[in-house]
Amino acid sequence: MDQTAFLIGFAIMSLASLAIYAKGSKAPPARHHTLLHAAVPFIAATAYLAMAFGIGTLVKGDGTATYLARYLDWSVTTPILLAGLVLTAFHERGRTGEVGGYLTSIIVLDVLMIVAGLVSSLAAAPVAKWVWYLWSCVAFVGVLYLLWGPLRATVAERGKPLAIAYGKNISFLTVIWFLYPIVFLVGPEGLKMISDPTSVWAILIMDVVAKVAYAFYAAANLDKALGEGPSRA
Ligand code: RET
Repeated sequence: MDQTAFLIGFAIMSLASLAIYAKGSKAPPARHHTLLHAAVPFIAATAYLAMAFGIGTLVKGDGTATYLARYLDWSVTTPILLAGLVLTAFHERGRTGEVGGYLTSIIVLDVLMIVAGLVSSLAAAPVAKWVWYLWSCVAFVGVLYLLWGPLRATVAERGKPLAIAYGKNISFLTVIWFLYPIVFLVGPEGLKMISDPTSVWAILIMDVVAKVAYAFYAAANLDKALGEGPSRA
């Protein structure tokens, strides 16, 4: 893979981090969401820079590459994105204990999903590859269950506007997150139906949607639910 995609990824993510911060609410109660969402592309920019320099790129026996920086990016940024949703579900409820419980469960499942995916990418034996892929999918289903089950039930008690914002945000997230295991499955780490550059470009586009477009979409829905204007300085 040449450096171009990674350098484009780096440029988009750094600028997006600044844009999300510049446009986001700086005052409570939504300030922490701005910070969380600006942190995500900032971390991604770091990972793309590492990949552009080949840092953490493992070329395996069969010539396919595993980009370790990508998995490290995901293992940090996906918990941050999920934390934003958990905090939305419990917005100003004073139920800190429950928040901690859900946050821990969802983060543990999420990190497990990414790490199992990394092991699957690195595994040489087909059986190990598929076992770890499926294990990662199980954790992914666990994450989706928490978002669509107990957390959605919790936000429903909180009134319609917030429940609508939460529903829109998890719908967007579910659709875009589903593409990751599919690209992995058909890509060089799985069935090898698409080439390495194709999969790098696909994941670059998905990352921009899951991190940057999602930041603006989630903020707009939340601002609407909280009865704020679209941008507050
Ligand atoms: C892997 C492969 C194994 C099976 C599954 C996966 C799921 C990955 C996901 C990644 C999401 C990343 C995001 C990054 C943006 O910030 C590890 C590809 C289930 C869901 C949203």
